Amino acid sequence: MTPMAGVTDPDLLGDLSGLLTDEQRQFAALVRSYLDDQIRPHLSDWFEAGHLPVREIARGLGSLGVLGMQLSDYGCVGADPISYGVVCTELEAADSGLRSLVSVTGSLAMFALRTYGSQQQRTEWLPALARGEAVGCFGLTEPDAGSDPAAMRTTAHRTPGGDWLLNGRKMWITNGSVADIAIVWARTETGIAGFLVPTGTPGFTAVDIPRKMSLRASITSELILDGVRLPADAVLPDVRGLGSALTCLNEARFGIIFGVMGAARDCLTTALEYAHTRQAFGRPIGSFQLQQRALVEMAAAYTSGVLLAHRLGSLKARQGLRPEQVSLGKFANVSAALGIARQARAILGGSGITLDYPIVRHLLNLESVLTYEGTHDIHTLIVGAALTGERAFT
Ligand code: TGC
Ligand code: FAD
Repeated sequence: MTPMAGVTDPDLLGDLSGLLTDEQRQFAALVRSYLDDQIRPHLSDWFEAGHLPVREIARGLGSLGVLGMQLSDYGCVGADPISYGVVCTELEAADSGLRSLVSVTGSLAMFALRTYGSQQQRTEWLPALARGEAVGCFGLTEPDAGSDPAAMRTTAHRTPGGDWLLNGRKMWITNGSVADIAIVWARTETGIAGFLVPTGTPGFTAVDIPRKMSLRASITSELILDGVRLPADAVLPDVRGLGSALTCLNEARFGIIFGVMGAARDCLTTALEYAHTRQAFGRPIGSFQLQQRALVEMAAAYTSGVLLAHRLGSLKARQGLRPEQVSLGKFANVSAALGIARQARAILGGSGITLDYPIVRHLLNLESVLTYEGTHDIHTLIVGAALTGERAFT
């Protein structure tokens, strides 16, 4: 076999594309081509402006069939977990905000409706969400209850007439101010329940969170629920307490395990290209041992991360994943992607801090990814409890 010499595609080292079936490869190519044509040229401007045309992009992604793509009815394509994973990889190779849009729509809002919603709720909303003609959001976190959602204060009270009255606040909600529906988790007299809240309902307000320095090409909002009156059938009938909300998180966390390897791939590709061309002391910087060590560390972490994602994807397809397996993947791969982004940033020297290259954007985005969908600490505690049998949360 001929040895490699001077590549810029980090997948070549581990022959990672060989892991994919034809169908998985087609999904990746479809999304990559849409992103190259319509999205990638605008990303650094959107990031700088703190803007994302969510509705337009949702329609574009809906036409590709990637919204709720693991669901197999209500207009969804019924793809396997690794196909979903590689789509997340391609999206996050462009920007974590795009993968977030797809995570929140498909893995959180649509998954919650499909798993816990009534027939009427599913029929009314799932096909429109799958086409990207409607946008959803998922409100679990509150200003005083993030890592510990069991401490939520949002309440839902039954009125004598049978309606529900919702009061409270939800914080850091992706897509909040553009969504048509919010899946809102609230405390009732009998435990935590989920509600389908049309965002036009009186008493519902969404206010964007300003001055974010991460995920700037993504909308993040606070939801205010001030006496939101909903009919009796707004409740998701099959929810059984907080565990139902946490089950949705497993789906979105799975997408992140693949997604962050896309951001890592883009950083590594950019650093490799730069190392080939940038000269210092009369030589390409890629010819220096120290830069080679950094590139090798990045390539090793990237290859391991992709292999872990695929292992978890195969398990999910065959037998389903246990929550601690999902946590292991998020713990390992987000951390690996952040490390790769930091090393890539350094390889570009001063150029690494500008939006002329994608690296600093990925680096800043990954700081949010480390925190949302369960912080790095929370996933440490989940895996720690699985390994030792001892819970160290309190
Ligand atoms: P705990 O007593 O451990 O569990 C309560 C019930 O839930 C069950 N459970 C799970 N079920 C399915 N999947 C999981 N991952 C589960 N984790 C727990 C558990 O078995 C129990 O069931 P039952 O029948 O015995 O009642 O609950 P706890 O209150 O001690 O909390 C545990 C903890 C800290 C691990 C959990 O609350 C947690 O994961 N906290 C992190 C919160 C989080 O991740 N929030 C994310 C919000 S959404 C978001 O960030 C979207 S970002 C946008 C994007 O994705 O792009
Ligand atoms: P806290 O829970 O206050 O944690 C603060 C620090 O304390 C962290 O370092 C944490 O790890 C640590 N900590 C907490 N508990 C422990 C413990 N037991 N042991 C050790 N350390 C601990 N939420 C949604 O519901 N829907 C969304 O769409 C959504 N989108 C988001 C988008 C963005 C850009 C961001 C940044 C967040 C989003 N979130 C969303 C919220 C996200 O899930 C929370 O930020 C996250 O769960 C952490 O909660 P917190 O910010 O309140 O931090």
